[in-house]
Amino acid sequence: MSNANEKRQAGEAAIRYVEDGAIVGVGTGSTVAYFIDALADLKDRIQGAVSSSEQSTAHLKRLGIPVLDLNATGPLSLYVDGADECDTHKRLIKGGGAALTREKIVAEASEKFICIIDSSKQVDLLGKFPLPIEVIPMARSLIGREIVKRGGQPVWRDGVVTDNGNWIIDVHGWQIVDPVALENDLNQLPGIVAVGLFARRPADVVLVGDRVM
Ligand code: ABF
Repeated sequence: MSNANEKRQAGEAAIRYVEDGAIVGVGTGSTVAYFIDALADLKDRIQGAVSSSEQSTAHLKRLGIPVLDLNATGPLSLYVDGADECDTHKRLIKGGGAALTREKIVAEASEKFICIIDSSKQVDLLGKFPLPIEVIPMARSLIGREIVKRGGQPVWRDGVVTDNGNWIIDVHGWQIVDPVALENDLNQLPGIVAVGLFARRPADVVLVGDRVM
């Protein structure tokens, strides 16, 4: 089965976790786009969505799904999002779409995180996909040097500005044996806004196509 078919299956399968009256956290990307399309069929049964990106906000609004402010909603019961890599412990690399900071905020605010992927995203060891890190622009070189000290090869995603006005560094060459330790370590560096490792707060359920991992 093609990746696109598996993405569609995963997006549609996640609908079964949406309860009546819910406010749904919505991620970003091509797999989530299938979820948003399916969510539109339920729009009269939910209160609305909290969006993780301008891209998803536009898609939700186009389909008539109310987009709500996380500061007004309080905790969410459900967050649905894709990933760039997923290991056997449901720990993820995210941020290929540059929306990692808002994704991390919505994931943290949500009781249950359903990750929707196609089988090409499954890995034994995280790190083949370059790890995205959102940085404050003035800290780009500083953070680049810190990454080199830790054995990584930082590459500035030139020309990309995040929804928060920041820049992205993609780190190549890391085989991430202890994702929680790396996430905690990087989180200490001033200038890093968010690290695209979702290991401290992994997914709760991973759907690979329509199959629960
Ligand atoms: C976002 O979209 C990510 O954090 C990840 O970068 C990406 C997955 O993209 P796709 O579903 O298009 O493969 O959720």
